[in-house]
Amino acid sequence: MKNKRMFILALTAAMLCACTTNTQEVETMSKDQTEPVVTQESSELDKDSFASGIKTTEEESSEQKSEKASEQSEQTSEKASETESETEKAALNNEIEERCPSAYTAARKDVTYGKYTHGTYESKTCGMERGYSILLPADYSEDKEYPVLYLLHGIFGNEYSFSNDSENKIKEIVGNMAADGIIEETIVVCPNMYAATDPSQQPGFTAEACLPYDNFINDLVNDLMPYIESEYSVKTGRENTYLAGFSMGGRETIFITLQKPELFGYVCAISAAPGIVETKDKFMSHPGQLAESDVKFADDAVEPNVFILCCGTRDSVVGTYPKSYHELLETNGSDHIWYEINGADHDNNAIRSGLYNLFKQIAYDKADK
Ligand code: FER
Repeated sequence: MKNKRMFILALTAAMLCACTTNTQEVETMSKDQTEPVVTQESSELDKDSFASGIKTTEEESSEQKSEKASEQSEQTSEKASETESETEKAALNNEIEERCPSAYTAARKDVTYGKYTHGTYESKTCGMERGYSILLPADYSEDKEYPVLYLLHGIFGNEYSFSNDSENKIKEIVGNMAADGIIEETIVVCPNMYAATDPSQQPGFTAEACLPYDNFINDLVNDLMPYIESEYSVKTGRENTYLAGFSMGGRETIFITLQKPELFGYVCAISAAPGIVETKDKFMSHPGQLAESDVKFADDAVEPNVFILCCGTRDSVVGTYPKSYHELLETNGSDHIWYEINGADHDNNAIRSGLYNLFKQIAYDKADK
């Protein structure tokens, strides 16, 4: 963990330098702010946007595109002199990359990607049959065993939120990184995170309507995980069990990880929503799942090998709440990696980045062992 701490320090220093040259960012992250802020008002409640990220017709500004184009042309000329194995090795470092490289989001002709299917399991927690989507590797075989990523959607979402949105590029990122030998072939399970016991209950911006999200920890641990582990050919144990989530799913990812760190070795909370601690934002008053002093791992807890928190610098839905979780973890002495995705909103840029960096850190950490 020492190396990681140094890495976080270096990253923080680099980001502080970057902030001084970006007035917009200085405004959003003013040191005078005591409460996390949300920067923009969202005009209408577009429930789909919450579940799997705001759909921006142009996901990157033209400024970012031209920046990226010049970066890419530099990279192309660099790559021309590299062998293929050198390119692969280059990914095996522990540096965070703000954007998921296009080499991993692009569908390749020579790679066959996994497919999502849908299934159900008996949830004793909820007293009903519940659905999940599962992304199995293209050549999934009972003769092999695979690590599993549980991936949690945003508010108003369900088990189809990720599988119905081709722009998150989950299939491509997992498939390409496995094809390059960076990660093992990995199963992705997308549950329905609304663990209500009353089938007529609906999510919404009230404390009561959010309770089923906080109940998901019980459904996940007691019902879904045992079901997946009995039904599919998976490697079990924290080294092979990953957890990630976006927004409301990011909030529950942090909550679940702090409560059950023995179950998840590799974790990423993307653009985590408010409500872990008591607060009030433009949507609602949150009673808080934990006291601020409890936003940490218990003293005797086994901590995740990798615990990432990230968020776009232009997130118009959760603003600086993710940063406030990073600050609480830091104050309370719990190791994690925090980074910001310059220019990203509450959108797929953040989702792609978080998942890519999670897999990259998994690869680096496992190569170490
Ligand atoms: C809130 C702000 C954002 C909140 C939830 C969200 C429950 C979640 C957003 C998302 O999942 O996209 O105050 O309260």
